[in-house]
Amino acid sequence: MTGNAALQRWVDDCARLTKPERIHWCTGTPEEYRDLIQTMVRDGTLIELNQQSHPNCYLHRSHPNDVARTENLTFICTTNKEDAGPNNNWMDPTEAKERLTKLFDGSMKGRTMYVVPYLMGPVGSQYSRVGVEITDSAYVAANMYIMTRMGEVALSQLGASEDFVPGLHSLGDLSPERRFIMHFPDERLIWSIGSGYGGNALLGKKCFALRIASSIARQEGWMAEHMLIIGLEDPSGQVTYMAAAFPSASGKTNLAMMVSSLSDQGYKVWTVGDDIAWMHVDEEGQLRAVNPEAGFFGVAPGTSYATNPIAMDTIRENTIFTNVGLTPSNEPWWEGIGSDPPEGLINWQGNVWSSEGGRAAHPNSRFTVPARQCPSISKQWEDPRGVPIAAIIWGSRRSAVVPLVMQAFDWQHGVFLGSGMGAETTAAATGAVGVVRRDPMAMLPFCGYNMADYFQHWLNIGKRLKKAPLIFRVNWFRKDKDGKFLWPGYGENIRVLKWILERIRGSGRAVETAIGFLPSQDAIDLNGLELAPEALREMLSVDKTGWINGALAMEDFYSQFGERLPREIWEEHKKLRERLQRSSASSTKA
Ligand code: OXD
Ligand code: MN
Repeated sequence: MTGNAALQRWVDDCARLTKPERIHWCTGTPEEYRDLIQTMVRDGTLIELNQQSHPNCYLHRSHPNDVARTENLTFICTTNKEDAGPNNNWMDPTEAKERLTKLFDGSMKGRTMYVVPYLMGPVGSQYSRVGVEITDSAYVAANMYIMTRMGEVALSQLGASEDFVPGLHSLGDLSPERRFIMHFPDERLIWSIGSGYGGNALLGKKCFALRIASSIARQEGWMAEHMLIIGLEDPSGQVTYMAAAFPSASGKTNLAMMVSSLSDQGYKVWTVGDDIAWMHVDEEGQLRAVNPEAGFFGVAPGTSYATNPIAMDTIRENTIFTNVGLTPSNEPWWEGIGSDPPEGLINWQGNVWSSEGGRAAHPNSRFTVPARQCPSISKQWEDPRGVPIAAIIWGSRRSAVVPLVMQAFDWQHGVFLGSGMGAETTAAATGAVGVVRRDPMAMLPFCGYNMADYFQHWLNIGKRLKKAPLIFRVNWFRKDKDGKFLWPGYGENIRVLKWILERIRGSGRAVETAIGFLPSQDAIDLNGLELAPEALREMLSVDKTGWINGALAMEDFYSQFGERLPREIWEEHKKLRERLQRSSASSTKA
């Protein structure tokens, strides 16, 4: 029960439709979280892990068909199809409501309906927003407790206001035939049924903080982005903040928690967020970012003391693991954890694992953990004003063509670079892995409206900035002809961040090329790193044929948006082609 009439009305309506056995209003206390966990341990939804080595840690095994985001079942239901754009699946809102009303009808019979009020953003921040999720999954409610500021804190921010984003979620029967993740941006409403997977079911994350928030942000003049936020501390102790967009499962959590290999020189990375940034232009024309989340929902495989020691220390307690393997001593295990699979290992589906039997952990297995217990969490991570952003970084997996790092000529060129970004697909969404697709600003699955308008929004924001952040493109994933990574990545990425910092300060050495400013061969600090000079040369050269082909792929992508695509994007595309032609002509002559 709540004193907020609009909220009470909506909860009553949902209960009438879904017919739960009981209703539980989440208050967000640690006792309530413990009760949720105990209920799930009793009914088998969770397995208690070794409480000596992993206090308060649990394992959840999901339905095997429900392990990743399902982009083909995710819809933006605007009145006009064009407002959703070619980047989204679209369904008429009336039809979507009719279809889902049938599925929600009685879907919570015999179940508890949890009402989860939550706050996205720091307490007391003018940038924070309230959402309320109704769900019949205790696993979802417990994950929301970790990932958001849940319960009373949200209700007290809401007061009597009607300004909250309602999200109705039910596991339904978990059948992909009856699975839909529906967004109604015009009403700021979410309906999701048939999946318990994070990105489909924790409605504060992708559904609200990205798809619905991106649409609100466009109307209100701010930005909701698929970006990590870090603070880079230099030897004098000064911290410079950067926001970086990478597609799902492409190393955002690793970058956000990086242990710098230049720590002896005094360079250190502080974590503000690992997945989502809400960014506003302040009264002084400065871009400021808050992390709307309170936890990390990170990919487990590949996480180890060698690749991400901070994450490993973060997930030692109070963590829910989903779809990882289980050792005979009840500890979590996954491929790339840094130890051999032990005898008697159980795989993510609960069967004894054998080396012929595939992976022990699902490639998209996850950990959910409170951000506050991360050893590298920034002192500013809950600053209600957000942190000032000095650089924006685009990154994705590209085994060829894209250099280790490059800088855009200016804001408009940087927006163009982000808009045409190609990325190899990963296991975070169902479908083929490793296929290059255009994933503008790493927002293709998350932009809640027509991306042509999104690019225009980025261009408009640039006009309001007094000192626009510099924009960069990075690629840690270049491979040589034998398929080996050319760059060591992880903690060595600090060397690239150091060059970015130098560029912000006007000191980093660079050469102007057809595609942007590239570091000159001696500009990246390689002290203490063994790297073949040819490898660096390859990663810092312009692959003209690759870029010409890339420009062609961009043309196909942009053409889908017709007249709606901002002319500035075509202008930058033309300029890129001309620069590439000029440089091919001069290199042919030479
Ligand atoms: C995520 C994703 O879970 O991008 O963050 O899929
Ligand atoms: Mn993400």
